[in-house]
Amino acid sequence: MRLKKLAATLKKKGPLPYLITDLVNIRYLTGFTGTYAYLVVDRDRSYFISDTRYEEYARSILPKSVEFVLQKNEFLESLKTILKKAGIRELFLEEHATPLSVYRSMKKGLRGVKLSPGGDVVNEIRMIKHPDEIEILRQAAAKTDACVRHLKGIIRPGVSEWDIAVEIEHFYRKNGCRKSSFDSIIASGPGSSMPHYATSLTKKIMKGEVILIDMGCEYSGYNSDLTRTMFVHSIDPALERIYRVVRAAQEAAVRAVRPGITTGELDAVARDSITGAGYGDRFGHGLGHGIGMEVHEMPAVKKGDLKLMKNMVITIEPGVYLPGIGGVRIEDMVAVTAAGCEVLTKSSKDITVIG
Ligand SMILES: [Mn+2]
Repeated sequence: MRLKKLAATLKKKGPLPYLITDLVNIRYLTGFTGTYAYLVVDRDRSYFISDTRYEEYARSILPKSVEFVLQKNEFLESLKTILKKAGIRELFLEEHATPLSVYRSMKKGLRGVKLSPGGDVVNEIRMIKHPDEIEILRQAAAKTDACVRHLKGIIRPGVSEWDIAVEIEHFYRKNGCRKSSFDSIIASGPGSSMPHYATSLTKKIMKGEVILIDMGCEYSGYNSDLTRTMFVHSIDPALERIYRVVRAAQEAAVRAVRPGITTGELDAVARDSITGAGYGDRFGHGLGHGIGMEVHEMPAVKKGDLKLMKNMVITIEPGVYLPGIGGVRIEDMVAVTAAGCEVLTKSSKDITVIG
């Protein structure tokens, strides 16, 4: 059980008692999928605070070592009761997930309790996936590959970007996913030069345009993320050139993934390849990111010293963007293995002309 493992890990070195405020981390530790909860993790006993909306459900899933504390009024009152009962004089806080408002009210209301920064320990633990988690991510990636195949039969001149976004949402939900991981990016023509383009409700796809699709699903609590760039009817030579550049850089980075390489070294593999082709200033964003219970989680795959480890799952997504003309990005999800990586997304990266 993850909560026990966390407490055991923290017992040796780390912030205990630890107030977990990040709902994703609470889900990771307890399985709770509701929208309101706090968790105080302590050495031998933990405390789970929520309100009547989730009482029956939470009680049904929490292990014996976790006490359910019903919040009747203010969160602070429930927290006070716990701290008093457990004799807690110092409480560690999750640094990325403690709102200033919560911190201030604790500071004011919890006299005699020291509030200390507790880092982001659970997020760090979450970087290394259990084989069961990798299996779910593999399935989430497969759902997205199936969606890409489905879309190839739908994309044609005259179809709007929005039609495609709706089709993706429909496909995912029909195929056992709770929803899309994020608003799908469907960028056709010049819009594709903006890495985080907002899909248009009205823009229709036209002959000769490039179409960049960035999408993912939430399946069984885990996310997929994939980008493919395709061509409609015919190919602009400038875009065909950058497609080859991006593909070569993306594949070189995928080949370089292995335990021990730093995120900065991996980022440089793709960046140097793109720079060598003359487009270095047109690749502005980082190479990728960790993915799991959140679409974007640790580690950030960009300039930095963090070493990749076996069972991390990351995206590799270089892009080249030419303002006014269009852009190309290719993104896969990969799981770091003992010797290299397993590419979880399997959609073809060959130049694809449709419609
Ligand atoms: Mn991504």
